[in-house]
Amino acid sequence: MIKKEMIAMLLAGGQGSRLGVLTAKVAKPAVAFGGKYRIIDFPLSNCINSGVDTVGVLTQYQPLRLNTHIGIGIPWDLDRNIGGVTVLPPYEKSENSEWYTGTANAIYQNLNYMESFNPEYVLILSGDHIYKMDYEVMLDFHKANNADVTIAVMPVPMEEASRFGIVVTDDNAQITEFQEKPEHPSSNLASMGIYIFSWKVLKEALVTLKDQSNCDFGKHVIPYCFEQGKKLVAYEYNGYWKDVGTLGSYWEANMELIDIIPEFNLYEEFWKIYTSSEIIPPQYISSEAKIGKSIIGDGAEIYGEVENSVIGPGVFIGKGAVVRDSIIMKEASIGAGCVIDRSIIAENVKVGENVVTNVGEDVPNKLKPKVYSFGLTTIGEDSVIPANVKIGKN
Ligand code: ADQ
Ligand code: ADP
Repeated sequence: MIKKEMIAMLLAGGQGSRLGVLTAKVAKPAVAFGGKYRIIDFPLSNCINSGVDTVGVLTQYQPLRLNTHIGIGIPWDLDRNIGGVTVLPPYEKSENSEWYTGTANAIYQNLNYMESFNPEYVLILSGDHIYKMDYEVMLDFHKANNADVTIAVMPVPMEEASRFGIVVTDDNAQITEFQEKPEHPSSNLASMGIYIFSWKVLKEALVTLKDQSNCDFGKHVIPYCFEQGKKLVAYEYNGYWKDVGTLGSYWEANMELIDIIPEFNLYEEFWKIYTSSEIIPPQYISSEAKIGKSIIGDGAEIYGEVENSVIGPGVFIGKGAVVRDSIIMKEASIGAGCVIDRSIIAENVKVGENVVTNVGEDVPNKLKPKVYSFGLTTIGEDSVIPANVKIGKN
């Protein structure tokens, strides 16, 4: 019988509505990131770098691009006869079939998949986080603490705490309190939505809660385990981690890649981030181009000026155009004479000549006045912007 000590279940089915037009046509985990990658590359690479070679990816919303990207898992070395990566969309079961109505419901509907590996532990991951983490170290922590559930946690700014699950721990890292997105958080130690469950504990919780509507880890499974007196411990992580679920955090995480000393380094040899990319020619920089502090993807052709920006593969930037503090995704083209400022331009957008973006007053963001205190302009995939228009902030 097949036996895997720990398998991973990667939740990639949420709509990602807070990313607005960026997720109108693709699932959040498939959104481009960092001039080369898609968001899901980070947890998938973490898996293989941590020795986790069996990963179920739960998809639902707009899965086409995600499925194409994952394929049979070759870039992540996850094409295996036993295990490897398996895309798990909701499917018709003998007696009933339903969409995944929540994160835990999605996992519950794949009990058979998990069972087939006879695991000791199940790692639950989100498809929308940018970070590098060795899940094996987390597993060692889980075992050393004799835990039933281990939740990866990290401190976040107090004013942001209410958008996370919040934990309170004792001196031995045991969780004494858990609140999902509390209005008045009692600590700033946030759950990263990354859990290791001892399999029996997970299975029992999912089966007991199977009729819970919209069954969710943060809202139902974790509180249930807590009530049952299970041992929940917090594994404190202190590297770079970003939930890129909002336009602001997505923009920021891209910009952090081009910091002079990036907090998150894509160039580390010992923890590579793998991706599936097309075979395209190298980038071309013309003699009139001017580029500073930017990431430029393969196949990009630059005739204008690029400053502090992340430029994806196959992007065209015309003569005299200025692109500043922006993210331009794969195969978008920016016409001559444009001024693209603090904007996110999605894949395959065609911007005509002399278009100006991010026009108008800044709307200060009360949550994070220092870091992200202005409006962004976001243009959704495949849009065509006629010449000479001015586009405001949103
Ligand atoms: P949220 O960030 O709100 O909170 P959630 O919306 O539950 O996370 O989504 C988690 C992951 O599951 C995402 O990758 C999403 O795409 C996926 N997903 C959502 N619904 C799904 C469905 N029906 N089927 C398949 N996949 C689905 C969680 C925790 C918090 C914690 C934060 C950290 O609940 O406690 O603080 O993550 O980011
Ligand atoms: P956002 O990051 O913008 O909040 P999420 O991806 O987290 O978007 O999904 C938003 C919420 O919608 C989540 O609570 C998730 O559980 C729920 N959800 C996503 N897709 C579905 C679906 N198909 N059916 C029911 N609930 C869903």
